[in-house]
Amino acid sequence: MATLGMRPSPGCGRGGRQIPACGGYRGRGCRAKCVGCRPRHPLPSKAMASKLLRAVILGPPGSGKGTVCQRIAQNFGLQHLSSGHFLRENLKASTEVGDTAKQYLEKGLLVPDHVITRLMVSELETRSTQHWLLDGFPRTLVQAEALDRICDVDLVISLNIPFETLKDRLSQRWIHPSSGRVYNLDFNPPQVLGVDDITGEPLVQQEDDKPEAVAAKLRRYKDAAKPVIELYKSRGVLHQFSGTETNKIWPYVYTLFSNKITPIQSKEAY
Ligand code: G5P
Ligand code: MG
Repeated sequence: MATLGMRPSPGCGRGGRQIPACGGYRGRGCRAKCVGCRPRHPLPSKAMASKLLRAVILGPPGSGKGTVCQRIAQNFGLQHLSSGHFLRENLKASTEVGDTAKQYLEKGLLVPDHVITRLMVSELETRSTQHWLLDGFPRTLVQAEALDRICDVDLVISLNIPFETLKDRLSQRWIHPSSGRVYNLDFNPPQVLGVDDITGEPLVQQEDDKPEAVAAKLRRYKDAAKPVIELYKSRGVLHQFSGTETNKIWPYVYTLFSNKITPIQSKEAY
């Protein structure tokens, strides 16, 4: 089906799949570069356009991306897709991606663009019919451009949190490794110290929450994120939130999403 020697985009899913990673029902349809989508997915009707939401959350390490995403997922039924979580799963399973990523994760460095992009595109491909919310991807302009080739992003949230707040938070963070559930000993402690509320399994502190790794991550975030923020600002989809407390930011995020997608429960919850 590809024309002019071009191939369908990797996230398109036209190679035997019914629907591309962008859902095939996006407001502006699939990107023009995705030749695989064009014949089967012409511009959608307005009703269909509202079907699948593609959202991104940006913010430095510890800014509360994971916490906010958990709440959005719970309230709106979006799939929460965390790049850090996928990387750690690959690390644990000793996949090729995991082995490549290991040295970067341990040092708080960004994993190379081609590695993370391939991983995320393949994860998005398996969720082509669901609303999703990306946490931690894209983190560089190259990654944002790769995402752009798959779909149009409808909504981007950027969290601006002061540096000292971030350092304090991360040193208190505990994770349930298999689900990615996040706790904080001050803010949202587990019911039993060191134990996941849902499964009863032990919680761990991540290697990259150690102070040296945190400082390095914060420096690198700023440099890499600037052009990504500019890109989404120029598209008119960026919403920035500043503050030191997730609970104060959350009602605004909730309202923003309510304007785009119907909540799955009648009352706001977290
Ligand atoms: P991750 O896993 O994406 P980071 O470094 O971007 O990691 P992180 O650390 O997961 O981000 P977060 O998700 O923004 O932070 O924040 P969080 O976990 O929700 O909250 C932090 C802590 O604060 C928690 O304990 C939470 O309970 C608490 N908290 C939240 N709100 C409040 C509040 O109001 N008050 C208080 N007191 N506490 C609060 O990426 C990991 C690594 O993977 C690689 C990189 O190496 C990265 O370092 N990677 C990529 N590399 C290249 N490109 C990409 N796209 C990559 N994605 C990941
Ligand atoms: Mg996170």
